[in-house]
Amino acid sequence: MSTAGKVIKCKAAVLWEVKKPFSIEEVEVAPPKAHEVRIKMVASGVCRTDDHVATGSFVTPLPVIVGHEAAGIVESIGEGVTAVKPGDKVIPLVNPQCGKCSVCKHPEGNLCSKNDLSMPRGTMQDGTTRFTCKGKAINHFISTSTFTQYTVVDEISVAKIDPASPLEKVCLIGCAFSTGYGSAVQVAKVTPGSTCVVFGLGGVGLAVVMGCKAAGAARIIGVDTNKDKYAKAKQVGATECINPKDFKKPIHEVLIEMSHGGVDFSFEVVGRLDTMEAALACVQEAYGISVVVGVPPDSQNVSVNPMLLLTGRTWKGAILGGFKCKDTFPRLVSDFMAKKFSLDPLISHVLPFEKINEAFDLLRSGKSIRTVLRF
Ligand code: PAD
Ligand code: ZN
Ligand code: ZN
Repeated sequence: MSTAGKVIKCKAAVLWEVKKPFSIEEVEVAPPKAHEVRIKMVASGVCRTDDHVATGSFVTPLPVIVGHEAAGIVESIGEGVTAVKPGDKVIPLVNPQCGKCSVCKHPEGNLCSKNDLSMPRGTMQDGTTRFTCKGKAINHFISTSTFTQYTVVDEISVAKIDPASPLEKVCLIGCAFSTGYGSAVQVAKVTPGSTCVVFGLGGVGLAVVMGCKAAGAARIIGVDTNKDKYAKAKQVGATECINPKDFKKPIHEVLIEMSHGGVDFSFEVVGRLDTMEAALACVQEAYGISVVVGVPPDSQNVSVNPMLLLTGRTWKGAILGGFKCKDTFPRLVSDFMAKKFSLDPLISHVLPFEKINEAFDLLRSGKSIRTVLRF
């Protein structure tokens, strides 16, 4: 029997309060309104950004259904939807692409003005939510909300992908892979023969390493306080890995010495202020480029001597690797299908969706790269 036009009752992981476990609840998912799409979830990765919400470090309205790195199948569409139809395989987009705002029209930017990221409202574009639990409205998360058997997204927040693609793998194109890879090739524009440093070798950091390698970097130095991350990093292209705890000197000084004057490109993929400062300081003073990828703790500022920039360094940052997601994700899925890159190194665990709290324990204890939850 078709579920189109009807409320769907299903399971979702609700975060009622910060610093509490996710609670698997029965939720009601309203049908999509005009220009909205309801998706049956198939797989969702667990990203540190979801954990930042759970710890209170990334502030978004609660209670909420988080999760944003996913792939699924369109269950039904609202009036006027033309981009997808029921049965299509799709990836929800953290960065919508309306195609009309100044950002969408600009050749470089990707944070569409319709985003729910820079000042999260926790709703659909019309300002309301499609989730209800125990009579309470539950908020959406960065235009996606994927820790649920069904979600509703705006048409501008979904990309149709190859019907043959394995959703339990390409879900990582929804965040970790695209963010890391794009930060190297699209944001930093890593050049052949260059020296790169990647702070943080989690799921996103490893994808940065993959991007640096694909761009032809000669030297890729991984920096992580957890030595267990080095083997994977070397497998995907890191030429050496170092632990800041092994040195008496500040890590940026170590890196300047190792590179005889500063590296060409650095990436902060941890989400800490001290590593952001170190990543900026370790690039070559006249032409080095440093990219902020990690999400900083809410309402905190770095203190930086402007001389670091006056000499010629460039400091940048981007969400989702600077990619215009609706245009780029289908192409990245095609590249994956054509075996231009592998997602297997990023997937360390696969668990049923109900074991979501176990997946977060694995992330917090540094034991996982990406856990993919299957629905
Ligand atoms: P992760 O927790 O899997 O990886 C972080 C890594 O950093 C781990 O391997 C840690 O051991 C390591 N680490 C911790 N402290 C230090 C330190 N002081 N020095 C060096 N290494 C350290 O997270 P992730 O890969 O899922 O995400 C990394 C960050 O990127 C995180 O802040 C997340 O919120 C952010 C992110 N940003 C975007 C974006 O669009 N910009 C997308 C996805 C994730
Ligand atoms: Zn993410
Ligand atoms: Zn736009």
